[in-house]
Amino acid sequence: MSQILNLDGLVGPNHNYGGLAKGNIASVKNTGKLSSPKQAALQGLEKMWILYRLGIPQGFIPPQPRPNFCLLQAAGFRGTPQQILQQAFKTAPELLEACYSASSMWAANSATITASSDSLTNKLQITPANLQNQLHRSLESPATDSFFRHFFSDNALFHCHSPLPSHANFADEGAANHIRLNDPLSDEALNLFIYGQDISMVKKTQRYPARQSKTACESLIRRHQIPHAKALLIQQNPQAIDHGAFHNDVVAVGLNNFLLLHETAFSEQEGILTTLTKRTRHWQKPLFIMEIKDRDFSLKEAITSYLFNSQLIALPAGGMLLLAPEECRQSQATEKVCQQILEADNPVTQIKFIDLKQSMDNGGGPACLRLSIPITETELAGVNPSILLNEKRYQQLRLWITKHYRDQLTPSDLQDYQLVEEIDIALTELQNLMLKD
Ligand code: SUG
Repeated sequence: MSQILNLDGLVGPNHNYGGLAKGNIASVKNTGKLSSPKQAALQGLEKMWILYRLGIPQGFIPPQPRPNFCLLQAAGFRGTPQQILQQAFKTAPELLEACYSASSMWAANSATITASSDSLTNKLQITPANLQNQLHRSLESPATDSFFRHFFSDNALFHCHSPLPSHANFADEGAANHIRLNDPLSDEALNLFIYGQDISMVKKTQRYPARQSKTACESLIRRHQIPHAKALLIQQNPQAIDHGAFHNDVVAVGLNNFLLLHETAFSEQEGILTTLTKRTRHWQKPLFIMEIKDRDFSLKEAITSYLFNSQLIALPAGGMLLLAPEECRQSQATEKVCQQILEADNPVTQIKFIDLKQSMDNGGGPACLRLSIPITETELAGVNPSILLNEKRYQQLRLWITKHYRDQLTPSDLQDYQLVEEIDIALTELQNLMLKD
């Protein structure tokens, strides 16, 4: 049986508000806002530290090198790096923003993981997301691929696949559209693959793009060799996407035998929930489904508060903690739902609120920042330890952030070559630090 290793994206020194993500209301609303890379990274690190202190295995994914000069060169910019930055800033600022994005911090989009016990191969399956729906995010895929191959290199334990083909038909956003429900007392599990678009779809989104494709979900099930009994394809509700639920994890979250979701999360939701109950009936621990009705808590409120993007954590002593964004404390309706979650018959025993404002302002809550990996003891021992958090690593990272990150960053700072040098120095020092022990 497995436990969960959470890998959080360590926020990069280039964290900024580029307004890059169409359909992500916070990202568009905060376009050009002053960011604080230092605060963003420290907030993310504190989240990891909370998990570590609870006794949950915790690791991190280092920031990716930025800006991506290759893309700027491919787009025809020539000259010295300084000249390229100046020209791009003047004539194609949106391209420069894309090349500078720190979006790899949202680790839920880094990959889709299948537990070894859910795969006929008996190996942990990893497919990095191609993120091909948004330019700035598509740049993450090659480095994410290298990351997994390097830190999950034991071929006897892990199968690291390449990302799916980079085409709209295969658009894949990683674990943000995947929920693994499982019986905590056995290896029984059900992997929900939730897609937003399909060539044959009748009901489509009107306003915002649907990012995850059905073909990608089907391909992942095939390549990860998940038996039919352990997988279920579900369509996202186009209405939810059009209201700003660009990933399913903005309206639903699940862990072990608990699924918390908004009434509007899935298409044909009633039927899906009946299927879930039927297909988990033989589990030793029953599946708890808590569906929050739209009349009690509107979809708009769900998306503003990001309540469903909370992170569920199975506590070593039993029960679950719901790690919710601080923003959930700002409305009475959200507070009321939190109370209902605590009182209802489900595994949640505690709710904790956390300040992740820097990430939230780009549409990334607690669940976006982590990739949840169901892992056995043997597999955990096979992960390269330099990405795992412990007290020493936490202190090192804190100091490293404080030393190298700017307090403030504006979009016009992106033309400043000094920032390129600062990022380079910071990432080289991080690499050295990780190599040492
Ligand atoms: O892809 N925001 C990310 C947020 C990802 C949240 N992840 C999950 N829901 N799992 C996105 O929309 C904004 C970047 C900017 O505008 O600068 C951005 O990419």
